[in-house]
Amino acid sequence: MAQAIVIKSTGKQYLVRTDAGIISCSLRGKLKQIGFKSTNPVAVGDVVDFDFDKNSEFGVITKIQPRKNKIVRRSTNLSRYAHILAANIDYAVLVATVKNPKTYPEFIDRFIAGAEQSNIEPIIIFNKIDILDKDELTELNSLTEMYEKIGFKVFQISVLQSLNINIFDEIIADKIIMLSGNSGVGKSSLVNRLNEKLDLKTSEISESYGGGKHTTTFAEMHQVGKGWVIDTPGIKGYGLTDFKPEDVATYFREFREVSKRCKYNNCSHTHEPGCAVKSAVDSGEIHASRYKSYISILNDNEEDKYRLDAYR
Ligand SMILES: Nc1nc2c(ncn2[C@@H]2O[C@H](COP(=O)(O)OP(=O)(O)OP(=O)(O)O)[C@@H](O)[C@H]2O)c(=O)[nH]1
Ligand SMILES: [Mg+2]
Ligand SMILES: [Zn+2]
Repeated sequence: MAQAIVIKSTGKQYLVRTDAGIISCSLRGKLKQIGFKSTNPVAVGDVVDFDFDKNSEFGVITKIQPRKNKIVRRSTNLSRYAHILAANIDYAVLVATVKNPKTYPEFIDRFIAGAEQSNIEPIIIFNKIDILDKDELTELNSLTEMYEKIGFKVFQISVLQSLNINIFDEIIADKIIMLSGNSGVGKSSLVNRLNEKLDLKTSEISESYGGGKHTTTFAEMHQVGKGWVIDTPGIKGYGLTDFKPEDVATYFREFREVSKRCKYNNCSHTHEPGCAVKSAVDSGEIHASRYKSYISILNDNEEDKYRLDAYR
């Protein structure tokens, strides 16, 4: 028996990194059915025990070690199943773009809420700043300012022009970070830039609808300097899993202090009189787009009320 870290999972085959190199493994049958309803019982970043078969050069994963954390999303809006994007990560990095494709603020907020729920520090990276005109730069700067004011780390980069790429030196050192975001924002291009030995597949944005082509199909962990970066397939949206409505406000960092001033301490910040969060939205202290994202996540929960137990 030995221990390894999962660096890629296709659902059938798992690549694990060991002291002796990278080994392809299968999964012991009974591990496929573990409590939590997930489309992938073993995720990139998992620490696993495995048995190595010298004759076949393959291994069998026999145990998944307890996870420090995991980033999970509902696999589709109506699904009972969750998909684990990555496990045991130090930062959840959202790669976003103002244009080609456009990342919507609600998407950013849902990503942040998921990271907060998992107690993983989110970082927001705006890529492709090289293609923005004056108005788009204004939009970029106001988004940056809004998220920085809340207390998040936000960076503006261009992979194409190697602008600000050195910010990653510090972020990645001795860490495992996960990159996520819409298809076509430049996640794989960024990983290629960070480690010039890699040649991950990338492709142009589709001209007809301005979106990405879902080029990366499986999450995979790559070495970058002294750390590790998990490149993931582009996604359209985040559905949160396993949350109680009363917890959602705590996933919005700037609501936490303000909500202490609400008249009712179980205030949902929706219809109650004397709600300090709503007053803060009216006064501009809390950004209206953040409040809108909060309401949107609450509504997901209403639609799926009967499903909540499926995740416990
Ligand atoms: N102009 C510009 N284009 C970029 C930049 N970074 C990446 N691109 C281009 O954006 C396109 C999509 O890049 P990918 O790296 O494939 O995007 P991805 O996020 O990995 O996409 P998926 O794997 O589908 O999720 C490619 O044509 C890249 O060359 C940038 O900083 N500026
Ligand atoms: Mg990619
Ligand atoms: Zn309130």
